[in-house]
Amino acid sequence: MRLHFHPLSPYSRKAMVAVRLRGDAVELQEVDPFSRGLRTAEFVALSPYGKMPVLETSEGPICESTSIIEYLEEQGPAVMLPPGRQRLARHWDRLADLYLMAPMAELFWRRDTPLGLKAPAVCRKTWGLLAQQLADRDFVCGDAFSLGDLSAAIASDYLVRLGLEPPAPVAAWLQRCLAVPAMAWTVELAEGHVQRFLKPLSAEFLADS
Ligand SMILES: N[C@@H](CCC(=O)N[C@@H](CS)C(=O)NCC(=O)O)C(=O)O
Repeated sequence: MRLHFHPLSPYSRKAMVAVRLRGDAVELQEVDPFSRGLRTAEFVALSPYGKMPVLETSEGPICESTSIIEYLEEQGPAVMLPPGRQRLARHWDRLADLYLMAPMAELFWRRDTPLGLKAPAVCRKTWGLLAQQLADRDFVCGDAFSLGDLSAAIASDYLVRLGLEPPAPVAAWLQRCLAVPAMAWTVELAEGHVQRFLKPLSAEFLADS
């Protein structure tokens, strides 16, 4: 199997963390989104919307970060979807993709749009729900890192670097997530690109949002 990814891409990081945690035999193929690497005929044949990540498998290419993880989990073992907690893990993956990752991307690349202006409030609401979820546990699904934490942790890592301040339980959970070796690995791989592209939000922007 071959995973097409870029280290800065948060959705790529979801797939990379899962691959590393699961120990799958997957070759990593870096794509260069800044020189039209996502627009080549070869790439679009794998990923019809021209987005990463995409996983090449013996059954054909699979796009969408969560679908990639679900495909790998189907092959076993269950690592990212803890038995008995699959619905909860998927629910938090969806919430985080919609209400942390998407607004984070808006803040990262286009902050002065109507969606960007609303993004901090959306993220704070999701962090509030996450703080409640974490009231009696270390991770979203219990005492181990899972798909339920993955998207939220990657988005929160970027949001904190952009200048948003999570509630204390979320800040403590984020440190636990970042200490998971597979997460720490992707933070390290992303670092040079983060330094180059991430522009912290101004105090004025944060105060108004
Ligand atoms: N829902 C998709 C989102 C994938 C996505 O938006 N990837 C971004 C990078 S993080 C991308 O490839 N953007 C390039 C583009 O939209 O042109 C997933 O979960 O994989």
